Amino acid sequence: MNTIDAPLDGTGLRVGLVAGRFNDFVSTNLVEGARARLVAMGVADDDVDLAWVAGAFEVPLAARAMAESGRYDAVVCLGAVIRGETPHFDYVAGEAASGIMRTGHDTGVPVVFGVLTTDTVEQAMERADVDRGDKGADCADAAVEMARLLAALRG
Ligand code: INI
Repeated sequence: MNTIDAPLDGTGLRVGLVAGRFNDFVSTNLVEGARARLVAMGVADDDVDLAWVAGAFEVPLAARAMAESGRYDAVVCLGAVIRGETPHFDYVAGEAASGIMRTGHDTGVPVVFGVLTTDTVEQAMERADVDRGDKGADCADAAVEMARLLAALRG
């Protein structure tokens, strides 16, 4: 068996972050965790671009623009949709998730899903906190791994 190597080495990679301003007390932690992990993996801080959008619903369109620009090896989508705060939770969360997945499939650029969907603010804070769940860092790992894996698979 041959295992295809996808090292968590971010050297030379360019990564776009898209973050929803809605629940920004959560999103800023996600951004901080993602940026710190990217830099720890060797991505130059100058090669990380961050675009803020109004909320999770807008995230896929900005992610698509980044992916289609050809300037990024991966795009990381960040935000928080909290059930207790919105009667249209399912629409916002569902459209964000499917739009993010579709963007990756349509463009061929890895697009990572870091939009938290939780029942409570506390759950969102715990998952985003860089000292606890650090979901932003997990998304950075997924972005670098997918960028390396796709490069290897595409030869
Ligand atoms: N956007 C979020 O990112 N999280 C939410 O919890 C949320 N709530 O609660 O409604 C939310 N709504 C805004 C939405 O993403 C759009 O920005 C808005 O509908 C304008 O298109």
